[in-house]
Amino acid sequence: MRCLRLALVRNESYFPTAMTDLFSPDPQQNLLPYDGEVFDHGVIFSPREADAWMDELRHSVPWQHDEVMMFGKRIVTAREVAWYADAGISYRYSGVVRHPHAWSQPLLALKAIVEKRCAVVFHSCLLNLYHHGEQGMGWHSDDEASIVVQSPIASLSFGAERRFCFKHKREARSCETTLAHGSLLVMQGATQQCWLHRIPPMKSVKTARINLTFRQMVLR
Ligand SMILES: O=C(O)CCC(=O)C(=O)O
Ligand SMILES: [Mn+2]
Repeated sequence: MRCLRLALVRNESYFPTAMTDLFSPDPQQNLLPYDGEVFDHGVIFSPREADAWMDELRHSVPWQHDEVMMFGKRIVTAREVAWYADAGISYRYSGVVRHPHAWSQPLLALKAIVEKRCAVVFHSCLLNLYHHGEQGMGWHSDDEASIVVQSPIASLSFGAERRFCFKHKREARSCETTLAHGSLLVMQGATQQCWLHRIPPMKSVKTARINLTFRQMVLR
């Protein structure tokens, strides 16, 4: 069933045109007031394509619980993660060196779609699986030394719609958007240096969500 659904996706265009109804977001419009750029490309997959990707990723990715440092203690996260990258790339955060999976065919296909939209080449992708709305991700910025400073980070979402919140690191400014099934959002410029972001818990959400963030890594 899964293969059939992905085959349907493969027979369709990998580069669907953005939805053009009156309510689709303008990918040229910056969601942040200053100190960075966040561009919402809106939903870039048809509902059928997005459903097939959700199903494919849920079943084919080797999901594992993550370990992070919180208040000086090592904790295992409820959400699950997977990390893919070009050969030779490793990544250190929360005091742990992560070794990536080699790109799979589905991940390479999604990478190509996102690269075409953003006109950049990405070297790695971090995937997060939130099983339901009580799982989220706390305030953080993706400003590790291994990520190219100010480079675009492309965030693709499938499954349950969730809030995505920003708060400025020094000023009392915040803003938020929602990340829908099959949507693409791009953060770039000073965003990671100046703003924190998070996925807040939403108890009312009972279904799963998968997020992929494609990143440009410093190549040593
Ligand atoms: O799930 C999301 O949309 C955000 C994920 C995120 O911020 C991250 O992986 O660094
Ligand atoms: Mn992040």
